[in-house]
Amino acid sequence: MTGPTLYYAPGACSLASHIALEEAGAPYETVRLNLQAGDQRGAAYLAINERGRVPALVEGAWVLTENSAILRHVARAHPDAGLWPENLRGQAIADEWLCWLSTNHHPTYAHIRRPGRYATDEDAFPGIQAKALDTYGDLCTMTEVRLSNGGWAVDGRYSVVDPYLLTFWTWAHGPACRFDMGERFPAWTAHARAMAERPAVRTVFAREGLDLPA
Ligand SMILES: N[C@@H](CCC(=O)N[C@@H](CS)C(=O)NCC(=O)O)C(=O)O
Repeated sequence: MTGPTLYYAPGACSLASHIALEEAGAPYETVRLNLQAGDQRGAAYLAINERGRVPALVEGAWVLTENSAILRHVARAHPDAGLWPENLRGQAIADEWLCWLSTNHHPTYAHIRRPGRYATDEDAFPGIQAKALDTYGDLCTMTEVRLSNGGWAVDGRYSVVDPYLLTFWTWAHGPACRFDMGERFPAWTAHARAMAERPAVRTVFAREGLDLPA
């Protein structure tokens, strides 16, 4: 078996699952989708993930979607890679992080990038985007507070939470938000810079054509 196949789009939320697979150190393959071109809504991809979103992880005839599920699955499938906390409370905190990020940061950011999901009246888009930008900043502040002790997110040990955090850092830093990350979120930025030192992160950023946090 050649390992699972990850369907991803450069710089999208699938970045977290992509890094986790690379960190796991086992064989896997990737298929790149162009979201701007609408690949996610093409018949070929809808046959894999009828929700029309990335990421999707395919193992034979089995398909798993949702970053938080894929991250947990990859970590548990490769226990030797140490990507999931060993103790019960560490696991609970890792789950807390994955839930926090997937149910707060992700949908808030979607209001900035894809306001058409939330209103049909295009005149309403700027207001939705401006409020969502504020809210995304507030969420980033709450994340910064939790990272303020420094180091990796859970118990000071690297886990799949860390690449998920990096994904939302890149979005906050990127053209849709342009937050001054070092100034507003110094602990999270130190975390992003530490991520940028990891070989797996460098490999994945190069494959996706992204700039590493500096
Ligand atoms: N709840 C899903 C959300 C996945 C999602 O929204 N992915 C975005 C990229 S970040 C996507 O595929 N968007 C394409 C579209 O909306 O057409 C997860 O956490 O994995």
